[in-house]
Amino acid sequence: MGEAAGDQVFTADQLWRPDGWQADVALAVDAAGVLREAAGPGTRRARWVLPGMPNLHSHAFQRAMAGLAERRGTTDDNFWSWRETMYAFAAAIEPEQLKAIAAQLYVEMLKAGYTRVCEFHYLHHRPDGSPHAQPEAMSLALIEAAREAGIGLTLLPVLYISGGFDGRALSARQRRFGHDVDGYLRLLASLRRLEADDLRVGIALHSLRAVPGPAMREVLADPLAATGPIHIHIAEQIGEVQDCLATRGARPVEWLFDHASVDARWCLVHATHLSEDETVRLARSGAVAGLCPVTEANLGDGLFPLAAYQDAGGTLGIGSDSHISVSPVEELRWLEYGQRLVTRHRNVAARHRGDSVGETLWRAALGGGAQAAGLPAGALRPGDRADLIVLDDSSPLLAARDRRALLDSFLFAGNTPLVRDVMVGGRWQVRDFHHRDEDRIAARYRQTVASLAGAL
Ligand code: NGQ
Ligand code: ZN
Repeated sequence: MGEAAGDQVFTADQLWRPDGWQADVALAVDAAGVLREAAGPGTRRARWVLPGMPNLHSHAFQRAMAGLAERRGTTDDNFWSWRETMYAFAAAIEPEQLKAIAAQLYVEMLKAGYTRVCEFHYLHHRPDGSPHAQPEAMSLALIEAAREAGIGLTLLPVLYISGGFDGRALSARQRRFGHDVDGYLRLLASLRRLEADDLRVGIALHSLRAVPGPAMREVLADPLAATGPIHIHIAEQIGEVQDCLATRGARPVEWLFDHASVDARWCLVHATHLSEDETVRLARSGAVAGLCPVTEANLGDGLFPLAAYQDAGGTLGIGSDSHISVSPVEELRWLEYGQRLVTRHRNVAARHRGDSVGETLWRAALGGGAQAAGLPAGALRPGDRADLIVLDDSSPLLAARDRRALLDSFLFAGNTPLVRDVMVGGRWQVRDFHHRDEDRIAARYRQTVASLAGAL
């Protein structure tokens, strides 16, 4: 479980909270991993301390195929041809493989500065679509992996019913994703019973393509849907916007707002293609726009209207989704750089004179990420979970940086990792750039990936 901080106290020379920096803050962590008021200064000091980042969107199994879909195929490659490659790979994954891949991924997430992950989980059944002897086996594999690595988990079992907007049946490769509403609610109920300090269970609708309107209404009306976050893939591809218009007479975000009470419990993943009206509606609802800029670039999705959304007061968070890259730094860089490239301006995410892009984006993604994970926003105050990262103050990249420039240097300068130590729920999971169990987890991962090599 990692080295227990117990009631130990350590002192941050500089602690960044969403409302600004504070100097010389003594942090005491109790046995439950919650921050308490410290009586005196700690024995250990850390120079730069920040709240850890929630990763609001993950399909863990896809980590093992990163780099295997970058060669030109026979067609004009796009999102849908990538999806065929992904499906072929998914077909080989059973609970043991999922656990090995997810544990490796979660170690990488921790080392990159993520302290929580929302797992949008739809590989529910055996590859042929039949249930495992223990129907929740794949979900349990993810829970075990998160505990092995020591990352907080918000598990989002996914409802997946149809293969397209026209209501067609699931294809052979999609069959293992599927549930009817009753089966889905049974899974949800059994996972809810496992909730704990390090585990929240929310709801996910795969997409409007995969969930017909009546099934969505039925699930949302169930008492099990009265609490916890609700995630959905919403408008990643122009093709799905067109199909939604053709079959439901409205664009995806528009349709969702007209048919569900979308509020702060919701996270709309890949809210990429928005009209001006949808942008404002989403912003005003308090729901989170779940942005995965690196995967969205990798898959050729399109660009989110960041500035208009921020100006309308919208909430956002980041996810590493397909895990082609696992780094909050790279996600936030891409979020900003995409905007710079299309607008030919700089510092787009900083909407007011004097604002820092780094601080604006880290603050926004912390708040939105926590909301999407079903947690209060981590601000490293007494009563908050001790989920934090310590940056490498000896790195040349941070030399002579004061607090005004720290987050911008962290997010935009160089490519050497700057996250040195990571604490989750009061335990040091990463110390001096090393995760406490990284060798064993990586060795098992290597074996697993080798055994999957024939899947593509
Ligand atoms: C997924 N991934 O569920 O893994 C999806 C692809 C789909 C992203 N959208 C499958 N990035 O959307 O049908
Ligand atoms: Zn996704």
